[in-house]
Amino acid sequence: MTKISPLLSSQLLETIKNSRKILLHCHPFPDEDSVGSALAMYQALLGLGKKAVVISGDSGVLKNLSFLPGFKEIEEKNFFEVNLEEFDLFIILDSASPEMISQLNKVTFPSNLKTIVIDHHDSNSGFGDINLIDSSYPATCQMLHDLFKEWGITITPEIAACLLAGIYADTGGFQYDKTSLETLEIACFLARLYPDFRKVFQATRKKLNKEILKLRSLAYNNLEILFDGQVVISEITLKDLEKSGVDKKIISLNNVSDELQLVAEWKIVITLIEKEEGIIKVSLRAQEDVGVDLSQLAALLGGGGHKLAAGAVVKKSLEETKNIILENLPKLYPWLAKK
Ligand SMILES: [Mn+2]
Repeated sequence: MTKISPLLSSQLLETIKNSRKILLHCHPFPDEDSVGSALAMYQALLGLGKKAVVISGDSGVLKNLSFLPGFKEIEEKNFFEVNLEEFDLFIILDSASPEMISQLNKVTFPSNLKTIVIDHHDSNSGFGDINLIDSSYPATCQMLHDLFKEWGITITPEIAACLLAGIYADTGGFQYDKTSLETLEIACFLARLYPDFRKVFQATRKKLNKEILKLRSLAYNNLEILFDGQVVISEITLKDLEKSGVDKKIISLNNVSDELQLVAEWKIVITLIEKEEGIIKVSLRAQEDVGVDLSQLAALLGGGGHKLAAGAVVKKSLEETKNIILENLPKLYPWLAKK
């Protein structure tokens, strides 16, 4: 027994069995849960005798995952470079909204293309023809494990490696709030199938390089501590970025907020990066014991995410974006103003 409804699970399997060719994608700034779930589903689909294609999406793929089975099959294309007429089903994984398919243009689906959404983000409104959304899961990869079990298909060592990468990364190495005993049991089951599991864990941690260090040093240099030391905002202006010569591609791998979150006094951590003039990447993190839902703040900014980790890409100036955040923080989280 899994948490997935057997009825919905068989409806999904039927839809897949009746399809001719299936599209899968990685979301912009893909993480291990995005790439891992896409590759696990890809291999499961091939196992079912289906034709499937995985595209890299807007930002290209994470090189640290290049050892994952199926990685070399990922086609370096964004959503708008795909001939959608070739496909009759699009399985959209780990994506809370159509903006997580592409941010290059407005995403719409032609009538010939059926869509299935499988996701664990709180803010997902269910924009597919069939939706499997459950925010109690810490990772889409853990949902896929349960789904594959419901389908009664064999989880191969290759599928196990991909699922393990997503589960390990999205739980922050089994420490974030939705990590359960079930998560550990599933991870153990997958690790038995893929004995080189430590390599998966190490790979998800090996994201640092000198460009990321340069980016972090910019963020550390521009910290502002607000609301009696409970909120910290770090900003990186386009000017700073250009002056330091940081390779802008690295911004997608930015985890400055994750680092700053390790300071115990800081309850909410916000990082603003001016990627381009008028395009701000916002990343939000909260300490677990604070009891906030950052996906509300992210939604106000046109983004999404989870209670403790959320983000958005805002088409406004750095100052305007920051002002919206500062105005709404005490409205959404009144305890900030009280202290
Ligand atoms: Mn995820």
